[in-house]
Amino acid sequence: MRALILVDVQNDFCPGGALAVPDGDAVVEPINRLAREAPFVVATRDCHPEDHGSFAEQGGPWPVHCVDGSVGAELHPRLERDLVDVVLDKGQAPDREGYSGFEATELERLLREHDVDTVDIAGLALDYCVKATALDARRAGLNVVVHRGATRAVEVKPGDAERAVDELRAAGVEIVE
Ligand code: VGL
Ligand code: ZN
Repeated sequence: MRALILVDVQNDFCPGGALAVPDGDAVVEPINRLAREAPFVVATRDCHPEDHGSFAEQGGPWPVHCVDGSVGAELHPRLERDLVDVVLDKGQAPDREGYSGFEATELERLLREHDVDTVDIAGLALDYCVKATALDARRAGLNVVVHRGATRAVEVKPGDAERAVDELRAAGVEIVE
């Protein structure tokens, strides 16, 4: 079976959010279309404690974002929640990045339980959590398709999105628009 993994489609990664990805909310409509066709949909949420190690005040690279229980950590309001079968929170350990939806979560077990052999992936951000999740899915032995038009990148450095796509292709990930 095939599963759709929606990575971190959360308020803080959309315009107006604490770690806004340029044009981040543009992924919502294409994601709703993908979700309508998908037999099984998992949405991950970046969900950090207040003192997460990735925050600048702890010496990390990012502004405070997606704090557990905050509005910023909620899924985007236009994401059609009825289409999401399971929501998985990640990034809860204060001392670990938690970029990948497979890191310290039930995701791999859940996919195996549902006999998933192929995952479609979309969401935010292409050059961080989408990339890390897709690479871990490959490591778990899954076929992986990233829907590029339903992702946006942070691009801390210009070219990060293209480099992420190259890295994904090299790992055997199929990239489709
Ligand atoms: C993400 C930076 C920090 C992401 C999460 O969802 O791509 N990026 N935390
Ligand atoms: Zn984060």
